[in-house]
Amino acid sequence: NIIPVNNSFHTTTPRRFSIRSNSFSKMAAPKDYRLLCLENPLLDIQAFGNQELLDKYGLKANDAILAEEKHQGLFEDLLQNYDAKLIAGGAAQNTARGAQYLLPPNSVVYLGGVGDDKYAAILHDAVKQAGLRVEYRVDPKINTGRCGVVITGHNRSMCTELGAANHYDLEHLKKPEVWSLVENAEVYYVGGYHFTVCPPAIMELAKQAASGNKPFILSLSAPFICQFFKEPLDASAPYWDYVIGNEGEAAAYAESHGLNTTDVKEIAKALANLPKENTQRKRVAIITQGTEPTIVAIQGEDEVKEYPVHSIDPAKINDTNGAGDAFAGGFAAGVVEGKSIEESIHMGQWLAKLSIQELGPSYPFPKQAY
Ligand code: 26A
Repeated sequence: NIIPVNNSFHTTTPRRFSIRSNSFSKMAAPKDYRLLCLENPLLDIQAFGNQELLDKYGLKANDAILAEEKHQGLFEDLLQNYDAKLIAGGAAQNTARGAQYLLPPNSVVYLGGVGDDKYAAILHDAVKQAGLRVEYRVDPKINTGRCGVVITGHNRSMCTELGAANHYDLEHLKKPEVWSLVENAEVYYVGGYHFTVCPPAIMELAKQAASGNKPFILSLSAPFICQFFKEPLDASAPYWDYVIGNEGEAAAYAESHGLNTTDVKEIAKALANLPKENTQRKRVAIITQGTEPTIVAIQGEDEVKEYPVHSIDPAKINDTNGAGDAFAGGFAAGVVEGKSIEESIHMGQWLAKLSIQELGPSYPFPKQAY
């Protein structure tokens, strides 16, 4: 197990020391790996670009897509001509690193598929620094997935070649050493991008959550998931205890599901009130909107709440790649710790603010205390 070097509250508090009783408690220590995350580990090849580069590859300024034939040259182009940086990415892996940033050591484990190459080594370094445990399915014959990220202003265009991430499978999830982590976990977080890879693995986690009355958090991840992976997305919907998206994903969901509204609050309400498997928990739908307030709808409740984001001097923003993942990480950490929705949103916004000041989907080290 990896112990991250930092000065945060959690790591300076001995694990079995109870603050309330001011003594060593006889109660069991908090369990390890309470949060389990699943998705696609990727290496981000990120550069500051321009309209000409976007046009060359037919990319929109703010988008996330799967690479096609015409995008093949993008990665080399970014590296050769745009001084691209290699940064650990993969949306839910960013979220998992983020949640671990806020939680006590050994709180988060992440599953996904990688190759056995220099890119996987960079991912290993990043998760080690974050103190995140990973259980990768390693495919020695296939490259680790890559995501070309073109930053223009406050926009980011992402073009992903999934590589080994596309080969994650149920067999890996069901390996005894992995499945025991699944059973042990208390909260599950799945990045919706994984609907392009292994929906059966998502369903396994979803059912595991519902049967144990444990929270299952799903991120909508990108408009194209709502549009083109509607069937597996909808099959998982009854299991969502928390669904997180941004305004673009909300709009794509509404359009592809015939909701006949573009009002973000109405869309959040519709998401919150979809049929639900585990009726012991009310579903919560959370829609982020960049610098605009975060919207929260709760199943069965009329009022939709708004939470303003934490203000930041625009000069301090490095790039917004990974801001949404960081928000989800902070929020998930709040859910793990049993915090209120308001506090969990606050934790998400706090972490997003830290992340946008870093290059790519990263967090500052040494750690800042929440
Ligand atoms: C299947 N796709 C397209 C993807 C991704 C992805 N993560 C998983 N699957 N496309 C982009 N990303 C990641 O999103 C992060 C920013 O939110 C990028 O790797 C980037 O780190």
